[in-house]
Amino acid sequence: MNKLAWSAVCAVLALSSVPVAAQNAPAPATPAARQQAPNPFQSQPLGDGPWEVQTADAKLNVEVVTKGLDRPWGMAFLPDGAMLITERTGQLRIVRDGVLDPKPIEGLPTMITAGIAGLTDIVLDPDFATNRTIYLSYSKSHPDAGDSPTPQANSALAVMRAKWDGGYRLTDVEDLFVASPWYGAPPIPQRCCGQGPAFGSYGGRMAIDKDGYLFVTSGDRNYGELAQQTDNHVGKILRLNRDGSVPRDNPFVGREGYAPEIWSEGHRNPTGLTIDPATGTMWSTEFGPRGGDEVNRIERGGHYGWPGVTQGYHYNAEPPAKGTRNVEGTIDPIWAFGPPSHNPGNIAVYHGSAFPAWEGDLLIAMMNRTLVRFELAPDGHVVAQEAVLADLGQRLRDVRVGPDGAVYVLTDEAEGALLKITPAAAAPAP
Ligand SMILES: [Ca+2]
Repeated sequence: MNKLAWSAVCAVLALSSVPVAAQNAPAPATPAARQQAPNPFQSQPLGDGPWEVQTADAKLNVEVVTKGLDRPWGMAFLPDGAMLITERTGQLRIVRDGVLDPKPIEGLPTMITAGIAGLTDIVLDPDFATNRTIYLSYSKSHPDAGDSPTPQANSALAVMRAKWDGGYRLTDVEDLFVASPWYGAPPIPQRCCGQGPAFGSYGGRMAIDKDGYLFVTSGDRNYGELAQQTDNHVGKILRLNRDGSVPRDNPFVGREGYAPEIWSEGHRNPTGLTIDPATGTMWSTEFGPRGGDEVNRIERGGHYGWPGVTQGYHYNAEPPAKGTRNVEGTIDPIWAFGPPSHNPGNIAVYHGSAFPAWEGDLLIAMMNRTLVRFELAPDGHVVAQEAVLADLGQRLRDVRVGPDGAVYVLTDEAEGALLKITPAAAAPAP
């Protein structure tokens, strides 16, 4: 990594490392570790738990399902109750009956795993039970970079499809989609506003809607000028058929100067994506620059502003060129965090019997080491929020609602873990 790029990473992470005050009082973690200022690269060790955490509307039991994950990023629930978990560093892992299989699944393609690049999300085909098909997003290195690509190689967001029979090897591995253009190899063009290194901001979250379309978020690669252009895939949310082809009813199909995969545009680094199974509403979280981390309700063909419109300031302290909100032709987030940056990971909509008070609420895993819950008014306005789990001191990357109504969270740590949140047992009667 060159010195400039490294300092940009450090600056971003330093700005993002300040935890918000816990609005509730979870059980304390190791006292000695809590006294140190948080290191943006290394959180305090996670205790063994379980922990009881009192929140505004529910008392939580937080337990460690497994440790031993290396920067886990995405998870999928299998029909038989097992789970598949991606590790950003390039492994696909199996958790069965709450036990992490020590042996990863082989057969993944070459990828870049520097910075925040690597193996990102996983989704199952809607017919997985019969066709065993999975989709994985990753940071693909250009074929010219060979089998051991450096972080400075040209790279792109990609989505691969594979079959997994339950064993230790993927078969029928193929790229369904590779974002255009390749980017990253020096010389890096002059860019405005103090943008970050080229091996960052890939996006990579995926979701499949009830009609079977595959959505994938694509980050701006820290090159906002590319996100402004409509003839590429950078800084967009994309909609694909599950064979990688373009749905004919995508909003910009046939429009001159537009990549036909685009569903929405003007995104920076959308690392959260979910579709409310009850309403079909699509939600996305997005890293802003200094402040301006967003929660967006994604509309077909919508423009979400980046880089001209943001409620954050650029890394060199320049204001956004077109304004902070209410700019014609762009859609404002329903919520913008910071400064300081909160760095949102994935987002989920809670539906389930475990936490009836959370029905319909948004849950967001945050790299500022909290789990945020939003209550929404019927019109989508945020009417209440709380940040919990702060005292665990872990960067939170992914949050999902399991088939059992429990909430599952991945910690984005080199000593990463899968956490499970269920209602705390009621106190025994006196
Ligand atoms: Ca925006």
